[in-house]
Amino acid sequence: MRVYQTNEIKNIALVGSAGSGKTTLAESMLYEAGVIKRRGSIEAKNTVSDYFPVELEYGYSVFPTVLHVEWNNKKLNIIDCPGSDDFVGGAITSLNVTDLALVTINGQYGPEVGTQNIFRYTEKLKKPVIFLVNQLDSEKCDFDAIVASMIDIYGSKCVQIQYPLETGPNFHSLIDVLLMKKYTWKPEGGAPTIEDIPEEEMDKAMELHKALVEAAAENDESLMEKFFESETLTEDEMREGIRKGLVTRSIFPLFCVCAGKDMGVRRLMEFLGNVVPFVSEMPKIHDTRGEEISPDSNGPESLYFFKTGMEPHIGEVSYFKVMSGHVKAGDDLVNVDRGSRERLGQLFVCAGANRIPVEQLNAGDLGCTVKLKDVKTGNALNQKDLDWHYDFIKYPRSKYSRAIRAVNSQDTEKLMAALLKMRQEDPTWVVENSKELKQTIVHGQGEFHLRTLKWRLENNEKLNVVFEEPKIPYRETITKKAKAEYRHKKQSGGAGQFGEVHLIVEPYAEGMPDPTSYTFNGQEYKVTMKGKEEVDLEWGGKLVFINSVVGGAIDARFMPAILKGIMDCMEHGPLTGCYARDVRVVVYDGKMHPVDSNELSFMLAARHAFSEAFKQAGPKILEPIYDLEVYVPDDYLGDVMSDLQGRRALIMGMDSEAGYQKLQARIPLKELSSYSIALSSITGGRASFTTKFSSYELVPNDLQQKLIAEHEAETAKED
Ligand SMILES: Nc1nc2c(ncn2[C@@H]2O[C@H](COP(=O)(O)OP(=O)(O)O)[C@@H](O)[C@H]2O)c(=O)[nH]1
Ligand SMILES: [Mg+2]
Repeated sequence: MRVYQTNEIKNIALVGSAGSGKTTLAESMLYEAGVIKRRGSIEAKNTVSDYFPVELEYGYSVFPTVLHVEWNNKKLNIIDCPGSDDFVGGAITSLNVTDLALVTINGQYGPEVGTQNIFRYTEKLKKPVIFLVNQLDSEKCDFDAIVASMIDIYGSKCVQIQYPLETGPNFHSLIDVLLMKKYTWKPEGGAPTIEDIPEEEMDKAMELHKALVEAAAENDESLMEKFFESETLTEDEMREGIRKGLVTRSIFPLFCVCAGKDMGVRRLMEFLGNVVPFVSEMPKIHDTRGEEISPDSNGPESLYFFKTGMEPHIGEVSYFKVMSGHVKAGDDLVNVDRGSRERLGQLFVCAGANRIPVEQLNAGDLGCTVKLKDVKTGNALNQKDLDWHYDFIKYPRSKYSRAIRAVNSQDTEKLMAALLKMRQEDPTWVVENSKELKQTIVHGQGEFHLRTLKWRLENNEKLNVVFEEPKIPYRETITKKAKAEYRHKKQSGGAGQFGEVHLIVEPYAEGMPDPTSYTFNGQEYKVTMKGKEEVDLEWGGKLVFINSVVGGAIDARFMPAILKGIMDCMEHGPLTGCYARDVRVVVYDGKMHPVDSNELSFMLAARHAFSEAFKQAGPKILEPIYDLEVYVPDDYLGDVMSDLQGRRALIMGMDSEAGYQKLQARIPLKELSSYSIALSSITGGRASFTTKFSSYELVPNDLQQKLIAEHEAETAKED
């Protein structure tokens, strides 16, 4: 395998909505470059890129797959990314280590919610974008409508390089307005016949050509001058202009292919080879301290690991990008994120499941290795004494959660170890052992994401697991003030126990003034602020504790014990046993015994008094409410809205974006739990959503009664 120099390497991410044809395109690219002799297909389960058993079983990409081809003496590293929102983590990682996003668009649908989701990431990461309309041979393809909506969404930056002469099953030729040629394919695709543009297409082709020349010229002053003088540019000048426009994201060229029939792929690769910026032409990346890292193969050696995982038939494989320097087998490096040392074994370049040994990889290149001791996704391996860290990958919040349990309880430990390992492969997993809910909860990106987790646990780890509905972290609080007192007294042989506490509770709200007096049954209770403690509760909300005991009724030294007794109750609310929050308590009186009073007595007295007062203070159950944003194609808006109304959601607003609607709502967590599945089934997987915790709100009365009854039934069972 040849060793490529930094200025011969281009890194390209294949991204776009699920089903738009990325994996099929990758297959055609490998075929065109001579890496494979036959093109596989999704249907025949024999593509290079989808090679994990779980991908073959479900028929969609789950992991990003690293491939490479040589084209005109250059090396194109291609990462075929999963398209589904559920596996967006892999796409984000890949965008971070590549210099161009090739965004595929399904010719049947045009730009989809998934297209725009991934486009937003390219925007955040400032990556150049080329759009590629695929499936031009599909009956449903309306190319003019696709171009119109692309321009509607992405503006005049989206510049056509090609257009098809006909779409649908007869698709077999394109007009290319950069080269001003007509490309025609035989039914088996592959090498095109290249001819002059026919007379009847000349006007349209010329108009698009001019628009392209102008767009290319805009990115360079000398090109602009030349353009004003002669109204045209040479091919090389256009390429130069487009390359500059790509880097600054002022041009998004639009290409056409039919990946399934291998039409247009060779021309696309030519463009990628000639025009896409090299690693060395891209803006520099920075380490965590903001230091610029140059992709210099003579610089210090530093590798960034963007993907690690167990692979079929081989075990753990670790994929990296050479951020700086060059790497050889046998190099001794330090894992700066984990502090461990590693000696690199054999190095490979990647072609899906196949690995080809290579002697050396230079800055900018992508490769993989096996048998590292302790390297996880996101880690960096550096030469000794170099402390460059990278944390440029920001993953989205999780939006689908399930409680997970080993069917056989003896497997619990093994399950936890397996979950930890999976999280280290895919950082979009969050595994939470909830003490409060007494459940292990996995938070992921969607139902598919969790389904593949289960598949892998069952098939790779031989672990039988079940998913269950996660319990909801309800809270309790009070809605009015109340007063109670309790005397704890015990006389048993030797030393006795004595403590008496009188207290008032009331709902607490952030920013309310300190109390001065309370009135119960016409009697006034003046507050003397002797001490105040604001406890920020671990589970959210506050407890404010005021000592207003005068005349030495209770020694100040017993106050911590009283607070502890109250906190015990806050941890197990009297209605359903869940955490309580937002309560102010004023201890205003009590009694001591000169000999028998101790901390335990006051703690118990406070616990009883507080619990009693809480029950009289209009206790209520609160539930977590989330802000929800749904991106939904126009045609499904009505169905999505009515489904949301059935989920007790409050629609807060709606924005019309090109081709889809952005709905904002507030929704109880309980109703959100199955939302990923529901939305996907309503819209055929063409919508997406994000969520964020907002606040705790009172549950409706009927739900409160139901929760209390459930809790009572459960405690009766335990007793
Ligand atoms: N008609 C047609 N179907 C295609 C084309 N490219 C891909 N497909 C089909 O579209 C489906 C999704 O393709 P796939 O490559 O898995 O898409 P990905 O999710 O973007 O990787 C598969 O059934 C492919 O066979 C094409 O150019 N024309
Ligand atoms: Mg795919």
